[in-house]
Amino acid sequence: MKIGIVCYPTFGGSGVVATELGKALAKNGHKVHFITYSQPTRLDFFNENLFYHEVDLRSYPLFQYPPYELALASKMVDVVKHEGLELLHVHYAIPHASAAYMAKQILKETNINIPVITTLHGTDITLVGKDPSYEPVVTFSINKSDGVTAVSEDLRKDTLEHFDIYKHIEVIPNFIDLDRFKKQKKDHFKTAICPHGEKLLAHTSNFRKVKRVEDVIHVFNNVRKKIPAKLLLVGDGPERIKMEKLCRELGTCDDIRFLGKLEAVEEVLSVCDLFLMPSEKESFGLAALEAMACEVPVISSNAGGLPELNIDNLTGFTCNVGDVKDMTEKALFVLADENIQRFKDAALARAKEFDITNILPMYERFYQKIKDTQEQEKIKN
Ligand code: GMT
Repeated sequence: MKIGIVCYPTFGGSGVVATELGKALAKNGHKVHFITYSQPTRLDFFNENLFYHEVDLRSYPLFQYPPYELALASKMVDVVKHEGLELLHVHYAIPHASAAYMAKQILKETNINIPVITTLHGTDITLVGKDPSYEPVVTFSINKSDGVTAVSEDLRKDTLEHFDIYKHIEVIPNFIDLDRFKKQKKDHFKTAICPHGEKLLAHTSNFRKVKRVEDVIHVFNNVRKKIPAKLLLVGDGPERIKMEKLCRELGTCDDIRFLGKLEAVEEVLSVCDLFLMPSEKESFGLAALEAMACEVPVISSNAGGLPELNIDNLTGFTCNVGDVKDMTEKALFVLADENIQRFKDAALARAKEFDITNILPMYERFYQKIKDTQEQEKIKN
């Protein structure tokens, strides 16, 4: 199938999922055309079935805000026409679903009927989408998509609860490439960071408020009062400076390393003992899945779709949002020598259920179903 994928190309869960999906589809023989405003971060290898089209965003002195959505819609029209795409799959509703709707209507004028699938990733619904400044457009463009998927059952429910949606929403969870995300032998790295055999905790995120990185630091601070431990913070974002200040106030700077944005996060995860994800909202928690694939148990909040991934008292624990005390107790329990191995084994076993080889066919079947429905409608009319 010739598929167009639209996503945010930067670091971030939805862009990662879209890019990895495109790469896997290309390996399976589909022709995949990425339409984005810059080269997706993980689109880092050559495959004869992969193509990249950059959205041509022209500015003009009159525009205080260059109209990205229009440039994107125009690019979609161009690529669908000239590459003969059979389906458009847009990731993150805002503004990709409404831009795709516009492209679809333009293409209809030339008798091209392109099916559009929208994947809801999380904050496009739970934070930004609910805002009155976007809600009517989000509702409309979800209803006008030919197919809609959500990355967890919780996100599906949340969407139906807060938006007036009459469209079926298919749940297709995030996935992981276990050939890349697996425990690697990086003992030298562990020894360098934890020279005295300290336990190593980690958190990776885009350091937005919703991630509650301050809870990570407080949990870690409590843990290190009981057992020798170190913390690695991977990623960058608006909250990072505040978090550095918090470390200074707590006097934890010597035990915490801010590593910034890392490409090979799996190398860091390979030497970690526990992953912390105390998010206020989290539709799935791809970063936690990446940790689990590297045999790292997870202490997370019970927000959103996290309990669908992190099974309480098996792969780690889920706690109420903001309950630092409970998170600390559970972290110490998991890290205890007599417990840690069973949690590590369970984390890996659970991650295997989300292997790309299990999830890719779900997308392929969904694409075919949407295409077939469209064909049948064409015959009827
Ligand atoms: O986590 C983020 O803030 C980034 C965001 C995105 O869209 O790039 O991630 C969302 O999509 C991921 C992939 O589907 C999910 O694994 C994350 O849980 C989700 N983030 C939130 O819901 C906060």
